[in-house]
Parts: sequence; structure tokens; C-alpha cells
Amino acid sequence: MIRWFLGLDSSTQSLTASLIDPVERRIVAERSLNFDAELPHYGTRNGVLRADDPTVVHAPPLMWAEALDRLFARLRAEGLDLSRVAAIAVSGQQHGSVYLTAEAPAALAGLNPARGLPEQLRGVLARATSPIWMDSSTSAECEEITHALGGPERVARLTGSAAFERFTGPQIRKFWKTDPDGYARTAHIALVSSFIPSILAGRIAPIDPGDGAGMNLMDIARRDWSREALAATAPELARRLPPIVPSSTVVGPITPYFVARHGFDPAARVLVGSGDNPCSLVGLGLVRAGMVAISLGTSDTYFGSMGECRVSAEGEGHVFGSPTGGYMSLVCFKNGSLAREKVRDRLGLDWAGFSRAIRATPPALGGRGLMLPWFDPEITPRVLRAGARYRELSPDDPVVCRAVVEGQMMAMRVHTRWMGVRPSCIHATGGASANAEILQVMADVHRCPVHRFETTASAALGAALRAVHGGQADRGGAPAWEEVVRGFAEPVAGSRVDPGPDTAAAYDAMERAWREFEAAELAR
Ligand code: ADP
Ligand code: XUL
Repeated sequence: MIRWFLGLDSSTQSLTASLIDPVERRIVAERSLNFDAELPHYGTRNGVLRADDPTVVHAPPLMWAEALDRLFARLRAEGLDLSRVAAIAVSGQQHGSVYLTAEAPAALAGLNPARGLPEQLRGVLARATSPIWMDSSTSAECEEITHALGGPERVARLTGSAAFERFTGPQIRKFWKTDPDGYARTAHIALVSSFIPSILAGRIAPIDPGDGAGMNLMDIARRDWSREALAATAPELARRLPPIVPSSTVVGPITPYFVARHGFDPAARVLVGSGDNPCSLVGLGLVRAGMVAISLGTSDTYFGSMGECRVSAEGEGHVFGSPTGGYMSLVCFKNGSLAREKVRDRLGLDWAGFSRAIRATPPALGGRGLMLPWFDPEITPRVLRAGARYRELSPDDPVVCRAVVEGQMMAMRVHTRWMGVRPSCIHATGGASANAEILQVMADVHRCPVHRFETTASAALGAALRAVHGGQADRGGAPAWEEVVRGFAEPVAGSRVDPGPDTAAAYDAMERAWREFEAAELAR
């Protein structure tokens, strides 16, 4: 019997399962459960609970737990035999934290299959709801931690990111400050990606360097807790955190609850969880240093795979541990598809017309005209005063179609250079990756081949592939990552776009002018 491997992605709005067969290299099933629609009694909208203060965004952890039972029951009702699952790995929305009392280990170890998870776990929550990545209510705590650690550059060098409101350390500090009794009751702090494995394995699960890096608490180079960062965050934090272990570590066999309730094999292994972005890195096949994915969604996101730990001195983006052992960067550019749409709409074009305008214009606009697409306040580089900037260019000239895409790609080229790795190939995903002209500009500006990727659930798939790697690593023979992802995380056949033959010099010249323009606009 061929064994299956299960990836579970507990994301903001849904829980997704990706069940794969690594021998025939196929996805057996991919199913999602939407929290709002299927667990309406938690009262979430888009998976979250909002307070009067718009910066406060939480979610109910019992909803994430109940979703497990619902999704497993649904998979079984479809006739899928869960006893074939050899190993399970979890992906979680990053940064979100769950606060558990000293009674949690016993409750997890003794889950009764005759009763549901929420009623058995409710009593061990030291905090009823969990702050998640959309929460931005911790600016004061970010400042305090940054001050204690010696400035933003120091925090970035130590933990892989400057202090960010959504990161777990500032969130823990706020909890300690605002609810000291709740903090005192807290014996264990989990991430979303360690809470779910804790339930599955029936014991408090460790944290991996992929998601640990999203806390401002982990020494990024050592991949272990930073005592200094812990001390700057909250008192007696070390004893409340589990160890950090490599991403392919097996936490233990699945707990008897899931064997009795859903028919899992008692020997099925549960791996340590990881964050959704580190899991997506695997699900997009970025298993070698220099491989990059660019997601062209509402915003544009650049994921790069790095062999060594390098951090941006200017605090551009984040560095997380990669589940494959090295590091990854995540750099977000707020002005992505919405900026391209603004240009398209102003010129009264559809996407075909937008593409025609790109084709009709020479690379780097023949050296004339530059654009910075800051329609909205930008994250990378940090721009608070919104408004697109134009040099020698009229916003009503159709050449702006090329200028906006080139400006976006040049921003990625310049603001990811701190990684010290030139991209060897790019996997393009997201809605706008359907556009061949945009992919050509991407290949030309980044000077490497671009492949189109069609993935809907890259984090769940990446988790399933982690289960394959970890499930086998534990049996003595860790397969090579290239071998694990082969046949799963593959680009669309025939989608390769190569850089144009004579474009390199044009974009080198454009980079010099563009840097000067950007510096001048940032200095204003
Ligand atoms: P998200 O997941 O962030 O909501 P998607 O990855 O689904 O976003 O991407 C949606 C975006 O894709 C739309 O906002 C639209 O601007 C863009 N898009 C769709 N088709 C094209 C196209 N042919 N050319 C350029 N952009 C496109
Ligand atoms: C990453 C981040 C988000 C969440 C979404 O830093 O905040 O991508 O991981 O699930």
C-alpha cells in the first residue's frame, strides 16, 4: 500500500488539507474549510474578530482546533482512508500566538475521543483569543523592545527583522503589560503553527526556525532563542516557550484521539509546524539558494532562498529560517496589482491593451522616463506620502504601462540586493503572472529565466512535502529536497521566459538613473 502524506495549512480564513502520494507524485486531495461559512458560531468575519480599536485583530484558537475535526471528518466522508497517512506537517499563518495554562500538557495528552476538541481545550486557554498577523496595536512595545536592544538595525541583525507590530514578541509584551494576571496564568506560549501540532501529537510542540523567526525573539544566525531579546520582551519568558528545533523534526506519533475519531494509523508521525511563507517556499519548489518566487497579487511579494544568513541593514523585508535548512527572505511591495490597475484604468485600457502598450515601447523606455509606483503608502522602501512619481513622463502617455512594471521590477532588483544572491530563476505566481508581457519585463530586469507557476495552495502543498522529508528523515534516510519536490512543485510546462538578448545594458543604465530618482524622492 502506498503511504500518503498530509499537509495542513491553518491560514487566516480557512484550514486547507493537501494529501499527497509521493510515489505516483500526485495530489490525492486538496480540500479547504472556510471558517466564517462552516464555523459561524465563532462569529468571525474573514476569519478574524475585530475590536472597537481598528488596530486590534484577534482570532479564536478553539475555531482552529474545531476545524481539524471538521476537515478530517469531511475527508473520511469522501472515502479517503486516513490510516494511509504516514506523516503530517502543519503550516500556520505566521506571528499569531496562543496562550496556554499549566494544565495544557495534561489536557492535550488525555484528549477523549468521545468529546469534541473545543470543550476539552477551552479550560486550558490563558487568553480566550489570539492576536494574529493583522494586529497592529503594538507600536509602543516595538519601540520599547527596539530601544532595549539598541536600535532597529541591531534588532534586524539579531532577529532577522526590525520590530514589527504583528510579530509575536511585541504582542507578548503587550499582553504582559495589559493583562499581567493573564500572563502569570500562561505557562506555555504557542504559535498557530505549534498549537495545531500540539493538538495532533497530544503534547506541547516545539517551534521551527521558519516561524520562530517571525517573533523578534529568535537569534536568526544561531536559530535559537535570544536571551537578550527575551529579556527585552517580558519577564520569565524563556520558561514559557518551547525549544526551537529543525523543521524536519518529528514531534511524536499522532495522539490516540485522532486514531479513534478519524481512523489515523497510531504510528502516523506529526512534524514540527512552520509558517505559511516558509512552507510556500517549499511548495513553490524553491529548495536551492538563488531560487526566487515573485507573487504578483494584490501586493507583490518577493520570496528568495538564501544559503547563508544575511540581513538588510535598512530593515528591508524579513529573514526567516527555510524549512530546507538555509534561509529565506520575504520582501513585500504594497503597490502591486492595484498600481498596475490604476495605470490601466487611467489610460482606459483592458489587460490586452496594457500588454500591447508594453510591446510597443522599448526596454527601459529607451532611456527616457521613470516612474515610482507609490499610489498607496509603500512598505519597501518605506514611503508614507502616497502618490505615484513621474520623471520626464506624462501619466496619460501609454508608455506608463511599461514604466509602472519596470519601476516595480527595478524596485525588487534594488531592494533585494542585500541578500547577496543573484536570482538564478524566478517562479512567478499570482493573478498578474498570467500576463506574458509582465513576465518578459521581469526576466529582462532580473536577468534570469522566469517560469509561471499555477498553485492555489502552495503552503499546504509545501507542508505535505515537508511531511515527506521529515517522515523519511526520521527513518534514517533524508531524501534530497530536489527529489522531494520533483513532480509536485513544478512550473507550467512551456512557460519559460528568457531575458531578451540585448536588454542588460539598458537596465544597468536605468538602474543608475532610477536609484538617483528614488533617492531624491525619498529625501523630499
Ligand atoms: P490576491 O491573491 O492577492 O488577492 P491574485 O493573485 O488573485 O490576488 O491577483 C489578482 C490580481 O491579478 C488582480 O488584482 C489583477 O490586477 C491581476 N490580473 C489578473 N489578470 C491579469 C492580467 N492579464 N494582467 C495583469 N494583471 C492581471
Ligand atoms: C508574513 C505575514 C503574513 C502571514 C499571512 O510576515 O504576516 O504573510 O503569514 O498568513
